[in-house]
Amino acid sequence: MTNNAVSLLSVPFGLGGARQGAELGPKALIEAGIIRHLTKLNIQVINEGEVVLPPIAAASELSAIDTGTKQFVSASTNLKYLDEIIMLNTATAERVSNIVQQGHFPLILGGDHSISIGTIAGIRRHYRNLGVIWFDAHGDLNTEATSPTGNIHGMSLAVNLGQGHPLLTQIQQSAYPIDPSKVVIIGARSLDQGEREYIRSFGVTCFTMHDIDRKGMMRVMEEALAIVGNGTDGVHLSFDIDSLDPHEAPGTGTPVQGGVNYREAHLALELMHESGLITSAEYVEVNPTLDHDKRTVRLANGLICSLLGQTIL
Ligand code: 4U7
Ligand code: MN
Ligand code: MN
Ligand code: MN
Repeated sequence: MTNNAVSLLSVPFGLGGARQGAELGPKALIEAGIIRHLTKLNIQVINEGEVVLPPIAAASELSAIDTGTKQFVSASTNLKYLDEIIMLNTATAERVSNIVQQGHFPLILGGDHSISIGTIAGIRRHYRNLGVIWFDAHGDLNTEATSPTGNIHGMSLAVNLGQGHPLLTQIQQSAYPIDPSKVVIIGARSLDQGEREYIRSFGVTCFTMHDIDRKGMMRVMEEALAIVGNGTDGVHLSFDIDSLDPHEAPGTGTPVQGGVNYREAHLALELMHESGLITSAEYVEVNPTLDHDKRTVRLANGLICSLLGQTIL
């Protein structure tokens, strides 16, 4: 990490997800003290503020109701909020790219997982061979052809690998491509049929919960870090809080039972810190409206601290 400075960028956006509330994530994480906690670790935190949707995009749903027609490109697809997601991610890519340009570590707070289309688009402008760790209960490898829901947060890894609607993959243009063999999914336990086929045919590595049960998190992380560290010039961590078990992280829109436990998650992030490989990170899918005792928000803050060097002793 260059000069120990972390640029904190909030992306309060929830239209890519299955339900409302993920847009409240960044504010909840900040109110729970993430900046203070990182400062205590001797990290210089620069609060970059929020990426917000241009007003014209926010109006498009309303105008569709007014006139009975969608005025934007998504009129012709089953992708939900395509116009808004294109605009939001185009703006996000620009902001993230500027942060990398300045030599700071980009730490992005989501928002639902669709925001990674923009974050990774921005990061990829600066790394020829980017590795990606995708911590998630899901694969996020659907396209409009395979998605059972039309929710774009379930398609963002596919878009980042160049698959999906051309208006989404186009956001990645003028950036270096990602090699699927340098992408590792960890924690998967809910994959759709199209996603399984994609993983097999494109050579993405997927450590499922079955693998974590068998090998333990320690070995899974050693293998994962060996893959993303081999021949890459940077590694992005995309951390979906639903990778954790719903007992630990109830505050998320698409919970799946049988997930990673509290210590396994911390261990994974502590090992990522020790590796020195991670050059950017985002934490997504925290939904404060479903997080009645603030357990998920506190957990997410702790997991950010572990990635950035907090140790028990
Ligand atoms: B998340 C799902 F069908 N696969 O595509 C879909 F199960 O960012 C869920 O990982 C996607 O939380 C979850 O809608 C997206 C569904
Ligand atoms: Mn996800
Ligand atoms: Mn998920
Ligand atoms: Mn989710």
